[in-house]
Amino acid sequence: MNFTASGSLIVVSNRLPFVLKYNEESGSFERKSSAGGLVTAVAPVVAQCGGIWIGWSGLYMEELATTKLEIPESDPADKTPTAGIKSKQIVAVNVDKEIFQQYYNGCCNGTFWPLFHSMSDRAIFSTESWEAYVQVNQEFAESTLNALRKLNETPETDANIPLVWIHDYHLMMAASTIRQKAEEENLRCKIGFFLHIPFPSWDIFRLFPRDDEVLQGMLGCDMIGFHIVDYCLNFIDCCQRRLGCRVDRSALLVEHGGRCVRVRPLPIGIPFDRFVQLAKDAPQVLSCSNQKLILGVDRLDYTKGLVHRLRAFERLLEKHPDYKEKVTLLQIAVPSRTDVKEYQELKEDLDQLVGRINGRFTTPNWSPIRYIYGCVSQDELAAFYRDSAVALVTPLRDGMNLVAKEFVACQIKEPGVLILSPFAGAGEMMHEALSVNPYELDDAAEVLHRALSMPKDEREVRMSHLRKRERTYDVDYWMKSFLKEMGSLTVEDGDEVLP
Ligand code: GDG
Repeated sequence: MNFTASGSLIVVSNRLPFVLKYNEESGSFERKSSAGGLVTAVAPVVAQCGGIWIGWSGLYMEELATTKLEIPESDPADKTPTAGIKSKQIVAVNVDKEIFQQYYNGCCNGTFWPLFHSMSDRAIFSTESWEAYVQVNQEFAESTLNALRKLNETPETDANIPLVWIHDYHLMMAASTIRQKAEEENLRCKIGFFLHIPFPSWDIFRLFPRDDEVLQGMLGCDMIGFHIVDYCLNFIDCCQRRLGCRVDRSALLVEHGGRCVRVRPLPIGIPFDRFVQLAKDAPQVLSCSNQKLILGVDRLDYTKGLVHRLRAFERLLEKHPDYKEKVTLLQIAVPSRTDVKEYQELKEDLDQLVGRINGRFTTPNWSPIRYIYGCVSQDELAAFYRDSAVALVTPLRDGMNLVAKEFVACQIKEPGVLILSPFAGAGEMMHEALSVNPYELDDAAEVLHRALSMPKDEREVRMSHLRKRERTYDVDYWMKSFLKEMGSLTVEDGDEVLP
């Protein structure tokens, strides 16, 4: 089914949907694709409806003083989801380096990331970084208002009001500024927000000294989407307890400033068919046919539970020595936030742990852990997903987790088993996975044993249910659900829209 947004769509996210790389030879910028879930889902719709994407260019003001930024058109050979987006649809927000560091490494990743993942001990509170956060959010709001001003030159009809869609914890203060100024200037728009990470309980959220301002910032929206109902209820609870808002928990509504803000669970999906195709096309890349492969794929982040996972695997080898030379754990850890000390320390801990476990169990013909610190291509990733007997998706806390979904999409041969933490949003829906508390090492080792010894018919039944659900609730469904909630969905071939 083909669908677009009925009004102009303005997507606002921390980063643009592609990375800009300066080519010294040609003296111009080139696009480098980045294929996260958000880009895959939203870019085709922005392209189809002639929308606008606002985000940080990846360049600092200081760099732009010497190099003029001109957004390039896509390469004719580009097949990525952003290929259809023209340069005039891109608005780059440029920020001063010092301010951006305070905003991004400071407030976003030093405060909100750990706090929203309920790891408050890791959260740093600093007035300076909060002020930078507010300033950068205002710059994003100003760029959005400029885009709205241009759109307003052509009068919109009631059915055609511009739709602003703001993404994630980097931009929680933008909506209220956009709303206030748009009202002052009589600019019409609808504002939606989606949070890709968990929203914590009141007990945790209240630790942030400016918690009331964050809530007010978000309540500038007409609709706020989270992955699961629990995060919606946490948010509603915070609005009631901190701001004294009237709320309706069963209808998921918050009253604020004389308006009713809708709060909605909109679980993100994956481009299921694309992963199936990748799995069909990918050549065999693994050479351990006599061994079962256990797979872990994560950004190297403390929320993903990598240390716990390696220890659980070690426990399996201790308790079930029969698995020696019969199973291998392939862990891909994608470098992330490498300029932050905490992430550098985590990398060192993992390096040591992998070395210790391998040193302890390795035989002349086998090492228990293959550890890739780096990024593999999507083709290779699809082959790993397809050829693994078990996927270990055991975050300590995770908004959703797309790896769990991509694994089941790629399971087109011998069915494997998904082991999933209940602390990932995905754990709420993927009931046929084996659930494991990542903190309970003995239990995790036993669940791993159960997965490795599960009869084929049980694996088949579980995998077929998992795949069916992910195929139905894919990333297009997510995008449509959002547009439908905002009253901005146009279906082009007349198919049924949503149940
Ligand atoms: C945030 C939330 C939420 C990983 N390694 C490679 C690679 N990947 C791709 C995977 C997957 C993505 O990265 C990771 O997605 P996650 O959902 O696991 O995690 P976050 O980056 O933390 O994302 C999360 C998500 O937003 C969406 O709302 O689910 O909870 O934290 O797509 O395929 N891709 C390639 N090579 C790799 O080595 N090509």
